[in-house]
Amino acid sequence: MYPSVLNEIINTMDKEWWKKAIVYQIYPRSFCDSNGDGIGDIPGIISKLDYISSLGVNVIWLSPVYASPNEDNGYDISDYLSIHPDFGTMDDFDALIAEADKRGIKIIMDLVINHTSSEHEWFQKSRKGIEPYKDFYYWSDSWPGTPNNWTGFFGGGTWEYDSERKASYLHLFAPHQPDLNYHNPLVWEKINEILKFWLDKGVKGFRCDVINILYKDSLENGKKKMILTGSEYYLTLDGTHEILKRINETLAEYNAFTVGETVFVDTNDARLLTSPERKELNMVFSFQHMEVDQIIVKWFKKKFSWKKFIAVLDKWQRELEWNTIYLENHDQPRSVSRFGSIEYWKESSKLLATLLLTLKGTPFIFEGEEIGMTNFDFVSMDEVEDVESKNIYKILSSVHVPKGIKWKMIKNTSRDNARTPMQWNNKNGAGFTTGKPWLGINKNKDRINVEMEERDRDSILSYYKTLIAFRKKSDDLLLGDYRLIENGRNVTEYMRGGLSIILNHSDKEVKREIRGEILLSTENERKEGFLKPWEAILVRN
Ligand code: TEU
Ligand code: CA
Repeated sequence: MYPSVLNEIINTMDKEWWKKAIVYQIYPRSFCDSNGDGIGDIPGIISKLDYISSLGVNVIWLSPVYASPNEDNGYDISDYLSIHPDFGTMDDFDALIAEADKRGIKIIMDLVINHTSSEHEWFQKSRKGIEPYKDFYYWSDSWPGTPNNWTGFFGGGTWEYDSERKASYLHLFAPHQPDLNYHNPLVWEKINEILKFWLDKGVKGFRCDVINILYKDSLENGKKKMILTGSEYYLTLDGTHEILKRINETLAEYNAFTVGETVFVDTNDARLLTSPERKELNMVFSFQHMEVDQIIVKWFKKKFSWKKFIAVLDKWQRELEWNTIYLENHDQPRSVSRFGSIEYWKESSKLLATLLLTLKGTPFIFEGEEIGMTNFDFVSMDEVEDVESKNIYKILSSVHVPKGIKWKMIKNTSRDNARTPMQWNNKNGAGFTTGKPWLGINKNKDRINVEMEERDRDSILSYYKTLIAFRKKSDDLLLGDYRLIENGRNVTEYMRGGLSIILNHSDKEVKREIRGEILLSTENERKEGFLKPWEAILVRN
């Protein structure tokens, strides 16, 4: 090969370094508390960097750590340029970047720019009509015909009356989360300054919250729908594509990457959003595989079917050249409780790890997933903190849904399932805190925790480490083509390059002759000619 061609390939690989990344998501409130106030913080994260590094991951995505009144745990930002005192100081943040860098770990931040907190200075000035902030939000006195019939992501209406301005403002999420008005060019200028501020600090990219709903085309009444009436006026519109291009221009100077959380996108939307030629986002988080067992705004749980699950994953694998792979985040119930088997907790967690780390794309691991943390074991609404769950419960109560059913719905779908504190050991406080944790700790910390799993070579944690190390060295898993071979009721098989990945996602032992060399199995002792319940294997053909 000519050196110039080789150089070009190396340059592209370097620019696309995020394709080689394995990302670990931290929900800072629930990760590690360094000062006993019951809330996880940045010094806590720093104290666990060696642990994170021992997993073999090389990027951390931090859920929001900015100043916030915490109506939605930081997804309501009141100052984009400061760190919430609960989490520490800007010096702590700088130390985190430096300490992570020493370990070859890059930090990406959560960028929440569809809305701010109502306590943000921009909103406070906007409601008083002070320029240049007057039209930073969607106010009914600037838009004839509003308020409209739109319904929001957390249930209920999307307009809140403000007595100061004597007008209503649009909020697609909680009333304390007013939507920014991207028809006003100044809004983008301010956001651009924020991006640069963090990039200059050494942040290597952003996970962009609900990024495909930024731009609202019109504020007309929408066609009535079961959920999100009005969404035809804001889902993935040209105005949003324009803003994404500008974000991309800013980031290009820093060799940073973006992953957009995009709601209600199909593979066509995602291809546009991530096309290298269009220069918008690098990857997206889509929801279709998360909707196999529940609808996106979580009201009902549907029956889960592996066949449907694999069919959706397969479609995304085939139709996108590169994208994210994830099974969990801070909004979703725990994957083992959802797609796995409680009876085969360890085995099924390992099988899910295999799926996550052998598909094509950049894998995202959510804190605790690597030790098989499960859904919460709360027994009443008093223990729930999540604003979405509380809203849903209120709405269900107003239409007289019986208590047992209401509670079941919350239990199955609440975002707090993912947000209970990280289980570091089996002591009181689970090694997460010496104080009173902000959210209850799962009692299964006695048997599901980092300390025990670190000592056990057969643990879920040990399996994650092995598989991550394997993936990093495997051209097949990094670059290999993807092809589905079998989507059966009990067994799935797909190829990545020259490797076969075979998953028995059932409680049954399945007869299966394997041709080729078995490179890795979730089982210590295999049974010749069979796949054990929830066994997953990697085979070289
Ligand atoms: O989530 C957006 C989003 O789509 C969720 O609200 C989703 O509808 C819900 O969680 C399903 O249960 C992002 C953040 O990830 C979430 O934590 C925030 O609450 C939300 O945006 C508002 O910023
Ligand atoms: Ca703390």
